[in-house]
Amino acid sequence: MSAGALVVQPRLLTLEGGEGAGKTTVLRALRDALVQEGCDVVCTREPGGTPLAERIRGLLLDAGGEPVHAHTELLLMFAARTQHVQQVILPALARGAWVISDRFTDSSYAYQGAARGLDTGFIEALETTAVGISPGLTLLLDLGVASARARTRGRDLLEGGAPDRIERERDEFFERVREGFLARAAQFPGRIRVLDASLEADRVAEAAMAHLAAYRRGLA
Ligand code: T5A
Repeated sequence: MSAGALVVQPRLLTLEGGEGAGKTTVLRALRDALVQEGCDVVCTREPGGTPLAERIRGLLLDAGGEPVHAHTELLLMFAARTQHVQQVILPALARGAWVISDRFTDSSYAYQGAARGLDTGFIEALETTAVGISPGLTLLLDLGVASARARTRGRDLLEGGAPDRIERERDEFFERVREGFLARAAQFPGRIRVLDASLEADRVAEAAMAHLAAYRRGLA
């Protein structure tokens, strides 16, 4: 299967959405559903997923106060992603595992493309050259910016965390991120399914599992 110059990987599932949309929570539900059916499942995240890519994540989320140019941010995201794909995702897929990634390339289109204003053609060139694969199914957890802020603040209060470099961006930035994700969903309606992430966590997880079940029936 291919999507343009990208090879579609049917066992690669990705979760996307703005900050605090509930991706981590849904990822656990999908993993449990697949494990219960005896599947080999690898859960991973971006930026990160390998020791080197996790170090790049650290640089991206805490640049030590130095301003980060949008192109630097984009290229670091793709450096981490390339390493992640080569070291973790492709080997897992090759042995027949399912891979669930908390974020993947759609995040670069939404954050660096739609929100930072970088050229989509440049992102496509990086995707084609350095990544080469596309997920079979992407669940987009869509949530309003104010609700997302309330959730991340609540989590930070509970866990004693603080907003990272990107989370400190203004609401307008996250409005553009949200629009960017919805534009991707409109462009790829067969791959990207939009979930209402404002519902209770259990309901969102149920919807995600229903999408996964329908997707797997389609593969059979
Ligand atoms: N980035 C990433 C880019 O700019 N470009 C890229 O190419 C890539 C790959 C790190 C940052 O990098 C940027 C985007 C990010 O700014 P990240 O670690 O995924 O990416 O960062 P976040 O999206 O900020 O991760 P979060 O952990 O904050 O969000 P989640 O995983 O979506 O949310 P989750 O599940 O942790 O939930 C947040 C809180 O809400 C509660 C949870 O209990 C938790 O407290 N919650 C709900 N509450 C009520 N109802 C529900 N349905 C709930 N679901 C969860």
